[in-house]
Amino acid sequence: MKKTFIRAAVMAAIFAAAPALAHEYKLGQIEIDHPYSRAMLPGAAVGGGYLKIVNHGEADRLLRVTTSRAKSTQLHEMQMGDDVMTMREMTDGLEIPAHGVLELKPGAFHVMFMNVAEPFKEGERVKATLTFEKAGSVDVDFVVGAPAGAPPPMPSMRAAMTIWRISMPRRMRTPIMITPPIICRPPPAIPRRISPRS
Ligand SMILES: [Cu+2]
Repeated sequence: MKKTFIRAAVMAAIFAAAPALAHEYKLGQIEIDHPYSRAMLPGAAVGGGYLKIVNHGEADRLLRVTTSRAKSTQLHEMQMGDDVMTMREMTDGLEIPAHGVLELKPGAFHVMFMNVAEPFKEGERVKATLTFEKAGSVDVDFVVGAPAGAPPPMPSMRAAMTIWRISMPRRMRTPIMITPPIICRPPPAIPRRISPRS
């Protein structure tokens, strides 16, 4: 009896606290759970966006995410190799299966906010618009949480993506193109040139 009461009290406390921690949106048959981002390091220009999409209806696609806080925004897929991570842009958007779930999370599909002038700060809300192929558009807030544990290799990622963009003709930038690997270890030392002594 007492145990039941304690359990009920704990559950009540959890549910009472829930609205502050999670937030959700509804758009027709689409449910969007807790869009969030992470605080960016000062000077960082790239940030990730994560959310869960639950589809209670027929199949749809998340086509794009737009925000005034980033010069451009892409949908990415991340894959981890041995000590190399690669990201590719999903130019056709991301499918949400009928009565299925699409989760954008660290290390997998994610929103990539690029060329962010003002780095996201912990505790703020970044306004954005999600556009779906069938359901249409909805305004959401990405709640900015604590920064990721380890500082992500942003400068090398930016460099890799810049090189990739410059080197690829526009017509070749198809979804099957994979961005060059982002090397997470320091580059090999450049051999010093020894000039022959005269
Ligand atoms: Cu990315």
